[in-house]
Amino acid sequence: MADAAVKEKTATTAEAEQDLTDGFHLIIDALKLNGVKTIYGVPGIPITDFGRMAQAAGIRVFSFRHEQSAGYAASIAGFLTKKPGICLTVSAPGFLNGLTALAHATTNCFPMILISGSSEREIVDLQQGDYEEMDQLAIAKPLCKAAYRVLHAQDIGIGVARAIRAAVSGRPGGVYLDLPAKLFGQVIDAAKGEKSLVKVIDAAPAQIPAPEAVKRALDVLKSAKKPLIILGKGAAYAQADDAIRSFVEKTGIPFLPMSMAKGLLPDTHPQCAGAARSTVLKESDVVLLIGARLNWLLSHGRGKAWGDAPKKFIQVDIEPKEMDSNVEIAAPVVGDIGSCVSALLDGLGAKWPAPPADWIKTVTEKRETNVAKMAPRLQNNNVPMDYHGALGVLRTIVKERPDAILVNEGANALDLTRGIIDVYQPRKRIDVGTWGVMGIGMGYAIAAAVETGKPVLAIEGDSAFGFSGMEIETVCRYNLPVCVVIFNNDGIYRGTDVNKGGGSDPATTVFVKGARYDKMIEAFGGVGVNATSPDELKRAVNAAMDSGKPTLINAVIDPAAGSESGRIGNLNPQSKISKK
Ligand SMILES: Cc1ncc(C[n+]2csc(CCOP(=O)(O)OP(=O)(O)O)c2C)c(N)n1
Ligand SMILES: [Mg+2]
Repeated sequence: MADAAVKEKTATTAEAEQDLTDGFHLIIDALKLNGVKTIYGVPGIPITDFGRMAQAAGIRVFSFRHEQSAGYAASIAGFLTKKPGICLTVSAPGFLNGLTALAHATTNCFPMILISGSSEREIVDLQQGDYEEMDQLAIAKPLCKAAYRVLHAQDIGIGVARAIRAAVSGRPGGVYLDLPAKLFGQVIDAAKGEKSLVKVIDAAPAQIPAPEAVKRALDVLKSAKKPLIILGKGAAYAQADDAIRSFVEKTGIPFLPMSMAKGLLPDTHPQCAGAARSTVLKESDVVLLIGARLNWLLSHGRGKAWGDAPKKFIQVDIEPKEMDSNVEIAAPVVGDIGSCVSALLDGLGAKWPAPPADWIKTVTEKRETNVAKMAPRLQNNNVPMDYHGALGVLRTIVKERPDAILVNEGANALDLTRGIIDVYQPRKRIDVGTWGVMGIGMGYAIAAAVETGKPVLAIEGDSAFGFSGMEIETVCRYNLPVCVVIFNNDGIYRGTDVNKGGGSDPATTVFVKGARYDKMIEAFGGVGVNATSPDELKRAVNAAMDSGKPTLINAVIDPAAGSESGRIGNLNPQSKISKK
């Protein structure tokens, strides 16, 4: 071919290409149009190039070592930002690995979208044995709020928009978006493609509570002799921090924060009843729940923990079905937390009566007694460390660095940290959530560092850490300011259990004695420290928080220090026969 002809042909091809777009680019454009800045995932067929292109287009794409951690990262990104966190997985096994996190997001009411590549529909539906064959849409459906599949490039805009709106509107949750391999390469006219994109306007519309509902709630609250406010993680999610604080302070009512609502008002606030939990649950007569559900974490609102005295519940929640789920709700207030609390605040007026003084006195005295009882235990310098000695120093570090995000999982390592470490700012404590699930640790730590730019302190049981431990390579690779403290007590709950069958197998709950988790991070260029005393622990954590370098501290805890299942040993079924 003559030179000119070659040139002309190249020009025509380039021109034609300029006028075309494809599935890859439309998905990226749709996500960017809707403000998506981060994706958490694991590459592979059919989404490897998609990840590369998204990165090239300016989205931060975090590659994990396992999809479950990427999914947990996306779920907590949703909680922290009120925008859906995005997890990206390959077909069948990658999808299934991500699915636990999607279900977790739904259970915890975190907005998240699991985007998964999938294999060829024609082959999957005829069950002809495609590469990574699975009917992913059908499997995802019961575990999430909504599930969609996009088959045509021109529908990508609508598909992404629906996924976003479903994830964040009403009660937030997990959404599945199925993108078959063929879709990525589908080519359409660029102008048509651009027109097909949808920017989601007002993705989570305010849901204003009915004025009668607000009045009813305030009437019930006013009638209380022993009122209590319980703040749940829904209240933390709402980012209505000022309104919630004003409401609590204007009413003067003692408040009890659920685990991830700690810090909405500081745990050291004079109205905080965290250290008098059992007293306020038993003795209160009117309980106002704000973004907290009466599930197992609150003993379903009945039984021994709640005492015999009659109680009235007021519940603020965006989901009408939540009302009366466990006990009668005397005053349901349905709407988004921000709108509901603002309406309640307006309704208080100028002359809201303070709660009866004897109730405040009861709560304050109980709280002070419990805090005083705990204080000396937190100052012990025992070697090997117990949980209290180790947590005593970590508690001070968190007090000095209130903007750091605390990630926490384990059994004793969870329950004792929750009880001992005060939190001072909203959304600074993220943990195992509604399921009490192990494995959120490194995914949460990574997303918390990425989404907030703040330093992260992860306090992990040695078992809990193991579920996502390989992600410390991810922490090092992205050079994130994450300090992981492993409470290493040689096992699950305790490292002292013995195999009752004899023989050489270890007991089911114990791990390698004296394991050195700190060595793991050194393999990836991070800082590893073995800390055997509270002083060493304090020095190592402070150095990590000052430097911002990825750090893993193996905190050696007395293997006999913990108790079975931490604070929830009562949930274990008992055999009447084997106990002789
Ligand atoms: C996904 C999942 N698997 C298993 C469990 C059961 N479980 C509850 S706590 C726990 C580990 C507790 O040990 P560790 O993290 O070392 O904390 P410790 O009590 O020893 O401080 C396990 C395995 C769970 N909650 N979630
Ligand atoms: Mg342990």
